[in-house]
Amino acid sequence: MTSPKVGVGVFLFEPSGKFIIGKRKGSLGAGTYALPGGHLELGETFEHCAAREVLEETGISIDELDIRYLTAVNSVFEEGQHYVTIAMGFLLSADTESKLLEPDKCEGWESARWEDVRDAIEAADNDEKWFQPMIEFVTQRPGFDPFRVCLDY
Ligand code: 8DG
Ligand code: MG
Ligand code: MG
Repeated sequence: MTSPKVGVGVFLFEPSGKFIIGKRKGSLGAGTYALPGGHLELGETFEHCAAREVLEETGISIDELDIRYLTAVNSVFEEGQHYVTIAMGFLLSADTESKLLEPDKCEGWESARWEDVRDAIEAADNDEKWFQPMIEFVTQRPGFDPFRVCLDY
C-alpha cells in the first residue's frame, strides 16, 4: 500500500486581498481551480517547496523568509490518492505579474477573493469547480481565513 504524499499549495495574495488560482490540466483534479503548488521533495522545507513551485509555475520569485505556514488539510481522493496539503501564504507586492510557465498543467492564472471561494464552496455551488484540498480548507478548517492569517504574522 502506498503512503500518503505531501502537497504544498501557496496562497499568493495581491495587495487587493485577492489570491492566485488556476484551472488544473492533465492530472488529478483536471478542470478544477487550485493553488499553485506541488509535491514536497525529499529533505525539503515547506518554505523551500512553496518558493520553488511558485517560481516554476508563475515565474514569481518569493523570499522564503516571508512565506507563512497557514494550515494543513487531509485529502483522500476518489482516484485512490491520499495527500496531506500544507497551505503556505505570501503577500505579493503591487504589480507582480504571474506568467503561465506550465501551460500543459494549468489553463491560466486568475485571481479570487477568499470570501467568494468560501461562500461558493459552503453553498455546495458547483463543487466540481474546486480542487479537493480547496474544498477542505473550508470543510475541515471552519473559520479559516488565509489572508487574515498572513496579515497577522
Ligand atoms: P511536481 O510533481 O512537479 O512536484 O508537482 P506539479 O507538477 O506542480 O503537480 P501538481 O499536480 O500541481 O501538485 C502535485 C500534487 O500535490 C497534486 O497532485 C496534489 C498535491 N496537492 C495538494 N494540494 C495542492 C494544492 O493546493 N495545489 C497543488 N497544485 N497541488 C496540491 O495536496
Ligand atoms: Mg509544479
Ligand atoms: Mg503544480
